[in-house]
Amino acid sequence: MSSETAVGDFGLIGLAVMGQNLILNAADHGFTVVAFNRTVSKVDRFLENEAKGKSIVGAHSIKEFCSKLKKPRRMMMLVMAGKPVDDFIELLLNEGGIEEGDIIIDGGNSHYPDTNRRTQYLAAKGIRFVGTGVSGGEEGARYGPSIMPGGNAEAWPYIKDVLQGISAKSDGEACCQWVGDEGAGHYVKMVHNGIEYGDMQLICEAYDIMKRGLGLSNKEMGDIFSQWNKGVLDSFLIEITRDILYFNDEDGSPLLEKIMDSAGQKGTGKWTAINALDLGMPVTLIGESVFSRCLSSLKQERGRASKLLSGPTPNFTGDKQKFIDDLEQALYASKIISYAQGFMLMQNAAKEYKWKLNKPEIALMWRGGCIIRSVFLKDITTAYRNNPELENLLFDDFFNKAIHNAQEGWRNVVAKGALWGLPTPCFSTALSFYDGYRAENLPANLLQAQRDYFGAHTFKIKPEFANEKYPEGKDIHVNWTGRGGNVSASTYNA
Ligand code: 2AM
Repeated sequence: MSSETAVGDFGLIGLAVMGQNLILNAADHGFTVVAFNRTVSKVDRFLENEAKGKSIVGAHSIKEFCSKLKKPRRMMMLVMAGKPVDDFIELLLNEGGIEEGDIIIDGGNSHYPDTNRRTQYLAAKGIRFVGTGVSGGEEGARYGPSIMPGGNAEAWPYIKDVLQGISAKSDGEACCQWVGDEGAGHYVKMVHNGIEYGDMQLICEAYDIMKRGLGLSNKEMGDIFSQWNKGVLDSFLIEITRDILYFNDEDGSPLLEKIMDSAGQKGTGKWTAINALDLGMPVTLIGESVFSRCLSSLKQERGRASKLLSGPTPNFTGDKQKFIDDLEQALYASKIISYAQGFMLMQNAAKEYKWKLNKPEIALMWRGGCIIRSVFLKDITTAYRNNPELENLLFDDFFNKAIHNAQEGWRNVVAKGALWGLPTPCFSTALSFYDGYRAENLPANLLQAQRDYFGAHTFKIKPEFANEKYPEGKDIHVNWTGRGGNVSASTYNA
């Protein structure tokens, strides 16, 4: 193919909503984009409509797609996660004629182990593979999403201009930075989605307390969210919640109250929770947010349970505004815990998978463009920029102060929720985590004793009680009943 036909700076496969919008975004930033889709008729339809008059050219085969790209080719796929990604990789290798040094970016919602595998597989062929999270929905894709790329680091200098060009900006900084090796980009996107699950559930709990606990109208609640959006909670999700609460159906009543209270999910929150269990990290808030969706989806069964299982009726007395302020603090404190847990998970994953994750950059990427974008993430960026080795977000001065200030209101809300019979799974688990994390002594001594009693699983002695009988650091088994043997089980941790 002659070099005249290789006009494309960037190629994109997959003309669904995200793909089309990213192409338009890249064209707006001065790149000539080559578009391809499995169902080729969509290419022509796109060229005749949205892409008309822009620096976008179509391809009707994978071969044409590759031939129209300048070398090293920079190609992005936005197709359904799973087998379609592998299929396109094989097509590019076998029919497209891609060459050593070319770059394939998977911008879909792939699970990070797949991205690990693909990075290695393609590196062996001299092809640089990148898996990137893209967040921000349709609007984000069109005008600036948060982009979280990871994979073969050799690719980064070649794709930085395009990805940072089309990404969101926060205070002039691109919400797109190199995340780390192999599946690190998709991993961070997965955790982002898990945190998004948590943020959404926390807002839902606040709404439930205001509605059923305080008896507020949707307009009143909209006003409160509007107010909150000017303070520490200022964020995209608080903003859209305000709009949803204000939104009336044609009959003048709030549409929200007509929507079935049964939540769906696509799996990224669940992946985060499963990974947290695998790594043994107490990411309790995301876990509860996934389970809350599961519980909500038992709609029919809950209907029957509501007739059989009784509980208290909320009866609010006292200063309403004060309680609403407490609620704001409960939301804020729980959110701090959720992000602290999310960063604990990423920190541990980096160790486990031997990735070099850049925490300040991750917070920066989430500051703009994505669903969890917020003012709060600026404070997290600052915390990690001040100290990239920060052991825990709660050890940062700013967040340490914030959580102490919020504590009284937060405890009041959790207590009232329990007394009123209103579920607050995420507010409560956040508080339990906080109280557990700050406890020098937990009742796990009893747990270890129980394990040793029934299963000879052994325990270790506290150093201050070590002696000849109970040596420090040794696995000790005690014959608790005088009947069992003295043989201990071999120790291992799941
Ligand atoms: P399509 O338009 O031909 O269906 C989002 O669904 C994107 O992924 C679309 O571009 C879609 O192509 C593509 N896609 C879905 N399943 C696919 C598959 N099995 N093989 C290739 N592309 C697929």
